Amino acid sequence: IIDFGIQEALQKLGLTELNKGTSTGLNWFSNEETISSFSPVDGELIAKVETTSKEDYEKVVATATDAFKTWRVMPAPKRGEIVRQFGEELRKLKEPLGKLVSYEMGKSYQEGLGEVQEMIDICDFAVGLSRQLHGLTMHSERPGHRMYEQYHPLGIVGIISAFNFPVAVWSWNTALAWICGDVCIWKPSEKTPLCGVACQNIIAKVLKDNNLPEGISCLINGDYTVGEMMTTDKRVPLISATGSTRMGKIVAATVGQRLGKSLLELGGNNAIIVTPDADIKMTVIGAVFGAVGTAGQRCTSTRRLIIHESIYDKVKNAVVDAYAQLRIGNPLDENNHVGPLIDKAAVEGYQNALQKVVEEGGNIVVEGGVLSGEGYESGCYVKPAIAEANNVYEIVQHETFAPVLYLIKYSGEVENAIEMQNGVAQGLSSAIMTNNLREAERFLSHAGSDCGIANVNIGTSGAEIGGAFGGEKETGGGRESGSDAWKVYMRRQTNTINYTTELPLAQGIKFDL
Ligand code: UN1
Repeated sequence: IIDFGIQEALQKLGLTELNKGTSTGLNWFSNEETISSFSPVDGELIAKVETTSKEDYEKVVATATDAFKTWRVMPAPKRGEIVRQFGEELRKLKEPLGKLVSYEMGKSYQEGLGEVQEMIDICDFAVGLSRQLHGLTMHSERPGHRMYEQYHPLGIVGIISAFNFPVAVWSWNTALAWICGDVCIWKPSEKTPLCGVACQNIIAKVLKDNNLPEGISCLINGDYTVGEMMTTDKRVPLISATGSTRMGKIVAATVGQRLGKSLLELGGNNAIIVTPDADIKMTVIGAVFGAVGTAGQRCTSTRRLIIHESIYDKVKNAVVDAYAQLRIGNPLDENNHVGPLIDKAAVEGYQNALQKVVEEGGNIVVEGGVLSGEGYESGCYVKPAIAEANNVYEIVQHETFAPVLYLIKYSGEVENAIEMQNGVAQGLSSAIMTNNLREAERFLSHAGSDCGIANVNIGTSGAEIGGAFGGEKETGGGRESGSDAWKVYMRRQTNTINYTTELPLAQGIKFDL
């Protein structure tokens, strides 16, 4: 058996106490309960990680609260310097961390490396931003008065992340939150707890080297009950949660109940519109990578291809031909394109979707199926499938986190395709393939795509960190990562200063004593 350097990677990441219960980074954890991390690549138990008890959680919050007092008064560019050092460590550990992501989560090694690259990129972005936490200045209506606004840190930011981007989504949140002066408590997915421990080890070292409290970055582990400790806790003013729409609705209601803030990144149901003026070669690459990359487990994965009837057969045949080239297998082997799904429950969801689309009248054009035999022992490897369907089918309206692509035909003007693309509950990512300027602009206009991301001649996945990332409707409305997404991690304060000896009231109100 080829090891693909996993043991060495684990060692480099400080994950050496295998199968014994791994430290969560804060060394006083004493919980007997553990979660087991099984690799979907080969079905092996990689390690067990201690879960966080209520008592441990209280210690974490106390540690974070204390650390916040030190961190918030450190000048933002100095906090940026810490994030810069964190980015440097990530550069050094890009390969082992990329490998761990691939082995624990199942995405291809290339995509694992890409994820760590996103972490490095957001660190660089955050370092620059640490000198640009700008507020506006306004002209006061009163003489001898000055008015301006400041952004101050919020406090503890709770981060709940999903298995599919087990390290990058945390870093999008944490790198920005840190330069903003916040401290973070992270609950990674219980399906990828080792990625969490590895990241915590990296930042803990940077903090220690700088004599800073480790409570600036905290890790808690466990299932949704551990997440609930944060969502119900008014000492955590902001919860940033990535995951299913079902989870997001619960988080929003719980956090809303105590009037906390939530930043939600939930499901997508992303489509590419293929118009008669599309470049077919580009369309095929964009659609196939979008649909099968990360085995269809990105929130930005391409789920629907909405194709004009005049080129429908041509596009369909080209995509079907491309699917025939796909190699499915161990994601650490760079000859393979598609790795496993995260677990057997995901495999079941995939099988259900294929059954349902047929029941609703769909037509399978690329057969799916679960692979077995040598190399597929984990039972999590499935064949990417394609079905012809109608946009209104219940299963098409639903986000299935697996490589199932629906082909949908449209006729007439591009508006008909846009209506279909918008005709789902989710609103994350969208794309149009066209060389027709009018169609592209119509798609991007106020009457066009209703998604948070709208691309022209690019697929739906693979967003860069420099833009704000997130979507509308049931995707939750949150924005993370680039642009001015940092503002959600801060509280805004409007300051008015009077430098005269008079006290004139605003709106010209007279109040003489
Ligand atoms: C996610 O799937 O949760 O746009 C995030 C992309 C990635 C991020 C996906 N940069 O595909």
